[in-house]
Amino acid sequence: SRHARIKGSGARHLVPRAHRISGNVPCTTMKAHQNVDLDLLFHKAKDRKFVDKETAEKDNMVVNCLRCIAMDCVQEANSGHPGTPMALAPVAYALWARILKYDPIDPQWMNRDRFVLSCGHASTLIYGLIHLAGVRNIMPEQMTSTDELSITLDDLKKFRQHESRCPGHPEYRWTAGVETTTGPLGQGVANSVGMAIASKWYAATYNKEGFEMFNYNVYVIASDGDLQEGVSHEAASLAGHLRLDNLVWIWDNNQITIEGNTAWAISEDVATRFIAYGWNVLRVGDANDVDALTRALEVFKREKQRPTLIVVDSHIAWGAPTKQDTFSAHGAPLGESEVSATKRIYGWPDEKFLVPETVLEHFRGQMAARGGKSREAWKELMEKYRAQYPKEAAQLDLIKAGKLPDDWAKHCKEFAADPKGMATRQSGSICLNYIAEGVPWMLGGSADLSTSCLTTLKFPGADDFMPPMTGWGNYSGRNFHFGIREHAMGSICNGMAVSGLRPFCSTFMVFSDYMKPPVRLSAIMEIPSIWVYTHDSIGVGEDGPTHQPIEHLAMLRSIPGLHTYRPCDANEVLEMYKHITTYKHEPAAVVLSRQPLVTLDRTKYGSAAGPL
Ligand SMILES: Cc1ncc(C[n+]2csc(CCOP(=O)(O)OP(=O)(O)O)c2C)c(N)n1
Repeated sequence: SRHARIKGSGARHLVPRAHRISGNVPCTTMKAHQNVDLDLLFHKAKDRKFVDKETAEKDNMVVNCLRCIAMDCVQEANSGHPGTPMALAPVAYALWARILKYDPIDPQWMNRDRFVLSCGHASTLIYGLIHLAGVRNIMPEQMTSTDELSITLDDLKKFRQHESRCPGHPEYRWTAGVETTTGPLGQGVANSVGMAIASKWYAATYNKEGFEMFNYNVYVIASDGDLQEGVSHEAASLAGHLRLDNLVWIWDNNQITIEGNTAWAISEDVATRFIAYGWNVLRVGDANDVDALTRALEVFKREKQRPTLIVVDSHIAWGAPTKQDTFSAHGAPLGESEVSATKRIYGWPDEKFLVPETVLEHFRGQMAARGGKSREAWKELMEKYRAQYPKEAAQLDLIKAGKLPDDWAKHCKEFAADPKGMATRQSGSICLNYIAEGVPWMLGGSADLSTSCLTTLKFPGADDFMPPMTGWGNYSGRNFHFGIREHAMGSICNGMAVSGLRPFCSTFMVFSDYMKPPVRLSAIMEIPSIWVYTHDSIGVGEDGPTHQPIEHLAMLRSIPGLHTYRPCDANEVLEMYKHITTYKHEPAAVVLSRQPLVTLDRTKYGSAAGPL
């Protein structure tokens, strides 16, 4: 079985079930286990927060409420994915109620922990969480929170309807509390690597002695599909390499996908694969064990130097009498009678969209209380920080507001007319450096082609982004080495963009194909990622047809919301970069040549800014 296979991997991080303490073990049971060190067990128990029966019942009520919301939403919409939210409700509850540092009153707080539901089809789970937590709506332009709820009970009833706050898959900039758009499997997990990078970058750049302004973690729920997608392999490999210990992926190991059992399509030992990536791997053998999940998440928080994968064994549509563990529970309503029967099994009244006051109190009493306290403390610290580090505090204000420094374009210089000219990748390099020097949070890199695409930032202080212990750079570096992982590079940049940074990344234009999903998503999410594609067109003749981007320009131009630029000379490159730097919600594709292009004499021709 899969269980035996993972245990048999020889991974020392995996704790077999029998060796774990679960629940409140009565003394008599402890004595029965003669092979257990009772003293050790006793001392461990000292640190445990024993949950009283009343609290356990309330925990269970919140979990069941989340499950019933999922069933009701899908039943009401007559479409959707009920099974996974039902199974993962306890996982989400453990995370949101007990661990996540998040104040629902201010979903824009810069040091909040990030939560990503990478399997976006399970969207009713995050909608239920946002509703129960009382996450406030935000004004998208002002980026300030309002008094109204992000998701009301009425919104839940309109799941999957046109203009609903609860669309089929969670959408960034549409529903407050959704940190990134998910649905195309693999994107959310890869975005989360960009978010974890951003957390490290903020900490390394802005934390000062006595001022730990940034230390947020990134929590992700990932499905089998997420971990099968190639982009997650690229992203996990890089996350391990970069030692992003602030990142945890919780893998819903339910062994079910759309066509049936995962055994039909995959047989590798996923846990061992992640150990090879340099991750710490933990296991929780029962998705309903809220205490074990909490402990695993606590272990993650103590981990230094490695990202964490928590393998959670779950049962899709848990509790549904005829649908549990079946792939039919993945993507179709359970049916009225199955929903009623499941509610009876949960001990829940057969009422639609029932959210008892106790559930709200119990959930908010934990998450909002903890998050509110953290945010208040952070606000106070920020005021002291502002007094001592006004320049840095002002930069953080700009980042939060999506604005630029007043003098961001001060390094820009026009190019003199030149009949010999230069390749636009060369002028692009100069202009990118002009701009990035003026915008300290503009950063990026290449999929191993920075020496050809010429996107390295060269001004003083623009170091390499590397774990400090390598001695090759640090986490405040602004040059990224994504390796030959174009797809993940794009998704990681999107994760950095939703974190307030201004990322760019580069490769040959012909390989823009490898990045289509994140480029498209940057347009859907309305985030200002910058995609630099050099070696445009048949100018790369000698490399042959594999390297000639022929249909690629049309592909880029066909993406709604993506602004594609193909400047004709150095001054158009400059004007283009100045223009796209002001974007707040538009991604841009920058198409540049390998071969020299004449720098036009602007006294004879129109202004380079003319077409903009
Ligand atoms: C890139 C991509 N390919 C295909 C799909 C269609 N799809 C949605 S869910 C799913 C697989 C479901 O299996 P799993 O990821 O294990 O989710 P679960 O059944 O546990 O909810 C697929 C193939 C998708 N959303 N994204």
